[in-house]
Amino acid sequence: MVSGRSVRPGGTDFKIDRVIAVAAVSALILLIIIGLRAIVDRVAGANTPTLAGIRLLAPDDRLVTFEDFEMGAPGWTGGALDQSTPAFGGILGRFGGTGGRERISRTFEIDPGSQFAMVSFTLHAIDDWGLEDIVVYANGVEVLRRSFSTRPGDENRQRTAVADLPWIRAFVRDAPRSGTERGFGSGSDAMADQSVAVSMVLFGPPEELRIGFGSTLPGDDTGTASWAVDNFQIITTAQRPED
Ligand SMILES: [Ca+2]
Ligand SMILES: [Ca+2]
Repeated sequence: MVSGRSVRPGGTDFKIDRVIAVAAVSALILLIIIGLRAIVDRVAGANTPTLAGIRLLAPDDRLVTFEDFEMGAPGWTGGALDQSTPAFGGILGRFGGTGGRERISRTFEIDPGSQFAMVSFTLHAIDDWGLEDIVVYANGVEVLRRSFSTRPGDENRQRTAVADLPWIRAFVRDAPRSGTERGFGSGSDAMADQSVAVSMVLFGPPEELRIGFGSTLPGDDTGTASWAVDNFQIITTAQRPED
């Protein structure tokens, strides 16, 4: 006889004995626990603010704005809109030099109960940059600058500088296709286009938060080099974001 089974004489139906029944129930309980754990982990992950990748809104998050500039760029002081190149799509830009000062900005209303504002966007450095900067401001204070160049030998000389202030943290990483030729001027390595994704967390944001941009490119002209902003998003939250 097969261990664990009793067979009725002359019959084909089996009576599962208690050992197998207990094992089956135990396996079922284990599967339920694993399933519940996976759901709990997923919910916990969605609730944990993070600076990496796409963020799902947690219950205490508030989406203040998301702008992809495909329909326009309303509300931006000094703003411009470019939709001329399919590889870039709609972008807030293009801009030239601003003497390193804030020239493009928009002010957002922030819920007074918000403890953190996560501000994220893409910066495009288009065509021939020679290690000039794009500068980012929060309420007129410089919080971040990043230099760009695709000229041969310049790659390792590019720099990101985050202001040493207690109320900001920021991270910059290359966006997809950065360093390739995507549009506007072309024909040399120097004319390749770069894109970085910027994520900033502002601690204790003011109720009126102005985010601004400028550049140290020489002159207003956008023919040789220019820059633009895209995928601009602000989420406020009561939970401290993780790195
Ligand atoms: Ca866009
Ligand atoms: Ca280009």
